[in-house]
Amino acid sequence: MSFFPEVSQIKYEGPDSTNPLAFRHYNPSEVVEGKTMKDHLRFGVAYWHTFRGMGGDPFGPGCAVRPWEDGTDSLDMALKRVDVAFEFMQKLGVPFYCFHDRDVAPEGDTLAESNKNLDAVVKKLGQKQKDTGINLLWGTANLFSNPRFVHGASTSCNADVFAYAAAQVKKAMEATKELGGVNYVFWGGREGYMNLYNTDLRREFDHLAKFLHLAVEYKKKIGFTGQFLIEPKPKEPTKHQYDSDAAACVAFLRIYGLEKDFKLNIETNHATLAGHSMHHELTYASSYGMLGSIDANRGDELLGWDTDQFPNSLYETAQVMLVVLNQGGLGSGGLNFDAKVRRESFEPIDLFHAHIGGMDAFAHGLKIAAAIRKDGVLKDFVKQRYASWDSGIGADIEAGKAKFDELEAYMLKKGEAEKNSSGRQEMLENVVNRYLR
Ligand code: XUL
Ligand code: CO
Repeated sequence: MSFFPEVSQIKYEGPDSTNPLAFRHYNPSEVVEGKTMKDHLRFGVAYWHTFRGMGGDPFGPGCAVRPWEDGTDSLDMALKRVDVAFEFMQKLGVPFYCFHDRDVAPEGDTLAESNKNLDAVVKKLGQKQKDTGINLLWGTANLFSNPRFVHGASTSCNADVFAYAAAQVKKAMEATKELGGVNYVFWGGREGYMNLYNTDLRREFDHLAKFLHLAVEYKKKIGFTGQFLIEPKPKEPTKHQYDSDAAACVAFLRIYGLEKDFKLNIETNHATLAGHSMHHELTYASSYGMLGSIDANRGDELLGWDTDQFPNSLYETAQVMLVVLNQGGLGSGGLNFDAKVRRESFEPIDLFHAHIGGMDAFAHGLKIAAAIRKDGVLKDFVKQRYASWDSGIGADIEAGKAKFDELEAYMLKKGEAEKNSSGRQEMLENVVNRYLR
């Protein structure tokens, strides 16, 4: 039985193709900088948006047409949905998927029942992974939807809620390990505050760190070898999320001695909500060896919330891939489409159009980034721009050989600093535009 009878395997047809159900740039076996596109991009489908999203918004319920849904959150429906998901992912040709525990299996009346439901679905997911060769990029736990998490999970004022969250992460980590997941994500959910009058901020940060230390301990105990990732986001659902941006996360991890056990999963729309570009967040994380994976999507310049749209800007995908290529790849990470179709795009086929567009935007961005790197103009320019640090007084400062006394003596003798040269921003922007085709 087919859930997407109108769609056959999506194929690469080249840049001139006008077939909306074909790739124009994503050619999985095409080699770029010595590696296939499939291995560079490591695309993943987000179970929550693509198989659970029904398009509801604060003004109306979901209106997505999903003929396979029976309107329940039953275990039977969850098992059937696995068939839907794997048919979709296979036809799309993605190597990975990602999920929260509660996306794939229904929450039961008790924790024990929820765990049993998860076991049943994980068994089927494992079988499907074996049949198709599609793997788990990362698993995670939903610690934000159930009303018990109203004040947060590990940062809740209620210690029992911390314990519940720990039990849930323990189980989700076991499920991820069982499915051969190569990463495990911690997105803060409701770890943040709405108002400081009722909040002990320091205590909540301490609890968050305690929780992550316990997770690291358990990871070692069960021999789970996937990479732990923290996903920064500045606001939504809370007014202030503790993992607000890449710099805040790196500082938090270092303060609490967690920096060796975690990397970051950077999401485009979270970067822009934080008032940064995706290019900035990636560059910051990568500079400190902390860029582990990417949630690929985009926001809307005129809207101030997490719209989670599919990526389509070649400027942005080229910048992302420049950072990724510059750091030699994402390792165990990948590009997970944490993105949803618009409420108005309610037919099943829209899920294909959305993912095809996102995959092509990144494949195209990869080719552009590789061409820019081959040209070398950006790298050479930056090298030249900092040349004063490669010898003389600059090299002495970097080597710790020049103190304030020496620097004063140096400048008194020299009289004036060397002339500055132009940053040439417009010229460099023109260079980048040359490759955007
Ligand atoms: C929420 C978000 C999450 C995480 C996983 O904005 O991005 O879906 O990616 O919990
Ligand atoms: Co995300």
